[in-house]
Amino acid sequence: MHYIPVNEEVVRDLEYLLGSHNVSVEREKMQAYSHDEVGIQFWDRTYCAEAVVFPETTEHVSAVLAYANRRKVPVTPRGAGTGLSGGAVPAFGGIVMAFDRMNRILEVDLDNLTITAEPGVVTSEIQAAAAKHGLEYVGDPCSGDASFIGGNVAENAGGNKVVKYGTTGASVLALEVVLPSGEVTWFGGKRRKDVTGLDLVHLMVGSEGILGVVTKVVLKLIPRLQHVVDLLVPFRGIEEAIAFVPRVMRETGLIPSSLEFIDQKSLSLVSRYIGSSLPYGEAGAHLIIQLENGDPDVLADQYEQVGELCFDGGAMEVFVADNKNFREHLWKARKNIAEAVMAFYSKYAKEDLAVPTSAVPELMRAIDRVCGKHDLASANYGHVGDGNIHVNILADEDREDWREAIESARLELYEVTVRLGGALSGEHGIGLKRKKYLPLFLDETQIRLIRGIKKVFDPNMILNPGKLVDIGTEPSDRFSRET
Ligand code: 2HG
Ligand code: ZN
Repeated sequence: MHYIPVNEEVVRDLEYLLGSHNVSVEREKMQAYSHDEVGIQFWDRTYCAEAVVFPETTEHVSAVLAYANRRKVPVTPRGAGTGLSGGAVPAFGGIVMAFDRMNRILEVDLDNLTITAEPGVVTSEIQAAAAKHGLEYVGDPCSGDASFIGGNVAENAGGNKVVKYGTTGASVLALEVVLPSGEVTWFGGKRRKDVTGLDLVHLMVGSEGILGVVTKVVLKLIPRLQHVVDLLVPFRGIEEAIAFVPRVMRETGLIPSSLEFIDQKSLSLVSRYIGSSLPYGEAGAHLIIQLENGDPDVLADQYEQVGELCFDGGAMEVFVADNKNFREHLWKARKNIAEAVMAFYSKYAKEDLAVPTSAVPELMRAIDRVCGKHDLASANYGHVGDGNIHVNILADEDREDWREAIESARLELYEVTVRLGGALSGEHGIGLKRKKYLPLFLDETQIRLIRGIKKVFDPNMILNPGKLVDIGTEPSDRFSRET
């Protein structure tokens, strides 16, 4: 596969298609739009766009793709850059297509309970727009105050409410998609049911921008349950906390809207980072169990019931966060752990393993064993209610062989995860960071199918090349191209 470079002529053509104010070849801007939140320690070289474009409309997207497809210029779509897999890193250079200027909420449909938005709308703005009408958009990634909905769709973001409501895909009803050829089409619709053909909506969701570019998203809304409490529950040991998790649903018959855990190391890092802690900072782990209901009395009965069960399971205390301040404080701690790790460590790997919930205890034991073996620390936290554990493998700052140690630990943990029936990534995606480990988790048949699908959508391999599937060339061959 040969790509042409973004030379002056290509830039002129892009300016003609989008207007010069929507095209940038400024070095600083190109660098800023060429990375996500993956630490630089993961890259063996620098990846940089050769131009950044800011489409304002579907027509702009279509014009750029049709052009790039004809000229064979790689195009990497990019949301807010909050990704954790290098999904938006332009592995082959070329054009980064940034959605900052397609940021309109187009409609809240109160009859069909849907919201339609462009891909550059910040996730929390979708939540706020729904809330204005007493409705809720249930997608809730921890980066929701910054991430774009288009990025959430591309990576099938999960977050804190998956245990009750599923991942982003569970809320996606329809997508307007531009194919690499420039064709514009709609997958899905406002309907709740559809077995007409294949489910192309959910083929797009989580496809990491390798098949088409999403230019409109139609999301499902639900009536908002007005009353919410979070129980903050410290346990002496992490094993006790983890072992308790399945009892919540099994023995109460309730599905919490969140069921999260934070281990002691994660809590101490985030406490330092935000400058305040949660009660029982010395506890081995905290659970956060969120319950919601339309009736405050019913909710009170429910949290009493769950609270008693927590004590029965060995909880040190049960704090009921039923006011805005406490709830905000608690979630601030939870949502800032990712940042805290990056603030205090430069030698780390953030993993995103997902296993069947029954296998979480064994995974946790394996994390301990593997990290101990390589003399590494770990900070573990995440969406324990749905089996998605964020393992942050940490090396001391003065450790010289940290890369090898972390890499060995990753590999051993992946092998355990495969054996437990788990997935390489629950919600952060494969991107550039995890691509080489894909064959551990997918067999040849699956990889062949993915490659075939890629070819049907993108025969010239211009869309986000280097992600998910090999395209017969490596980024380092980029400059052996035709001009
Ligand atoms: C979270 O749940 C995010 O906080 C980030 O998915 C996780 O960085 C991480 O490990
Ligand atoms: Zn997460």
